[in-house]
Amino acid sequence: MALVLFYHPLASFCHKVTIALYENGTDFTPEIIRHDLPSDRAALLEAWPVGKMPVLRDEERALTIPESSLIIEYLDTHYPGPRALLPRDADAALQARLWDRFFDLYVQVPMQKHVADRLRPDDQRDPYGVAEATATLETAYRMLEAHLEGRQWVLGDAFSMADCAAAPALFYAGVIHPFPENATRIRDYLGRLMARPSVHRTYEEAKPFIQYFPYRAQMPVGWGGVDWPTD
Ligand SMILES: N[C@@H](CCC(=O)N[C@@H](CS)C(=O)NCC(=O)O)C(=O)O
Repeated sequence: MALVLFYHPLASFCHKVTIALYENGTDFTPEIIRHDLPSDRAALLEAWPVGKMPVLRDEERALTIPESSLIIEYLDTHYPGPRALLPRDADAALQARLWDRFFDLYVQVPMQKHVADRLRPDDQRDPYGVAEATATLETAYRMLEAHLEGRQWVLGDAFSMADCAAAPALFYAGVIHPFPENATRIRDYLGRLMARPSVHRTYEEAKPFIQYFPYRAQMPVGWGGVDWPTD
């Protein structure tokens, strides 16, 4: 297989890429990386010394591609499928990149701040940083709720890279810092995302690992339309 994906089925940034791969039925070899296994960690660091997943290895072109958004753009260019995740129109592509950045930087990153803080020892918590992250999430929710008016997907009618980024960001953030009561468009949008086969499959594959999500106890039953195992 030409494409190898270093990833973990529970990792939100990896979900962006599996959703993109499944959308287009792209063949790849999944290589699960466990950060707690020194040999896995060493393999990841060798591929991408930053040590973050996902990382794509294209054996045919002898190339390593890190960063979820770049991987999706790379797949769109070199392994295109029926669905163009980057619109061919330059202005629409800019919008896809903008909203992809929005979900990564202003939803996923503050969501990860909450998760990381929960995993820290009690005496090393960062309440100030967590409060900042919460404020960022609240701004993002307000912006998104307004943006979704009259739109099925982030760009309107066409599913794009921005929606690949939205799914994991909203899936996890919605548990950690629930959407406001009146954010009906965000809830409906998350419902539409989770109902897509590419997204549903991604979360079916996360099932065996969900007990490691530090906010598992706060997850509403059936969150995202998935029948989660009980611990
Ligand atoms: N900007 C990166 C972020 C990747 C990222 O934060 N990945 C997480 C998993 S969701 C990770 O590998 N964390 C491990 C660590 O920070 O040590 C991307 O878009 O791929």
